[in-house]
Amino acid sequence: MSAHAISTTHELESGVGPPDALNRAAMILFPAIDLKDGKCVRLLRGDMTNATVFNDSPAAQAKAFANAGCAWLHLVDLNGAVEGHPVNRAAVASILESVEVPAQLGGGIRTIESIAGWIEAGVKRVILGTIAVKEPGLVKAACKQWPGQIAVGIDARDGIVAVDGWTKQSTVRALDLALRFEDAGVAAIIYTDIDRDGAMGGVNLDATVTLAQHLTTPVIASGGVSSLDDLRELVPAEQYGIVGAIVGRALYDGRVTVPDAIRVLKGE
Ligand code: AMZ
Repeated sequence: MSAHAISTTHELESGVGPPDALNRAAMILFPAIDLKDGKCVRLLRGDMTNATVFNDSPAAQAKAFANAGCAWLHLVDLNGAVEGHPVNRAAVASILESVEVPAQLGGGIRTIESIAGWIEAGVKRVILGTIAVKEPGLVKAACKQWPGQIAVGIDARDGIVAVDGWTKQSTVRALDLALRFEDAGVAAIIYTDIDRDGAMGGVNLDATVTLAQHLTTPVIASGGVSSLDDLRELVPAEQYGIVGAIVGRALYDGRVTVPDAIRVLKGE
């Protein structure tokens, strides 16, 4: 039996879906709320100069996703990721005040103090990207301090991890980075294919499945979802430990609705 087939209370609480009555796990839909200059935007391939504003009110957007049935929110402080420290604090706080659904947050979180601050503020899961490359020990310490509440965000171009808001390439391969955290107690690896992100060309299924197959840590797929068919393609990969999908532009464009996405990710 693979590690992914085992359901625990911890998994339930951490948003890693338990098998349902048919012993089939529902993948979790994570609608993306990317914050730039206090607004809800989508970028194309992470380019900060190519932003489309989809909502001036992040709180209203969060409420809309929650009311539509989302069980989680995926929040990114884009300015924070580039600058290396949280920038869109007020926007994140307004979201946390407005909704009951749990939120995961990444972007510019690079210190234990910053992690502690967000968890105290009500963020259920903190996403660490750049610091996972530069200071893996910090991620491991955070996992010990906040079990089940730390995810590692691995954003890759051609399999190589990018850092600092995707403005720089590291020298580390995505899989090698993920393997460093196998025993750390990371809640999930969030894998983004940068070239797919916001590009509406479909998910990089091969790379995401390959990563998941080599890991016991659950994987969340991100970047490129453009249709319900893209989500449908992802569902069989649950067997390898892909536990959810982040969807951004397709939801804002209306190509995919929240109820349809949830239904498809349940395997219906
Ligand atoms: O779109 C971008 N340019 C971008 C983005 N979405 N840059 C970083 N991020 C996200 C990552 C991860 O969730 O996907 O920010 C987080 C990582 O931030 P940091 O500061 O820890 O590297």
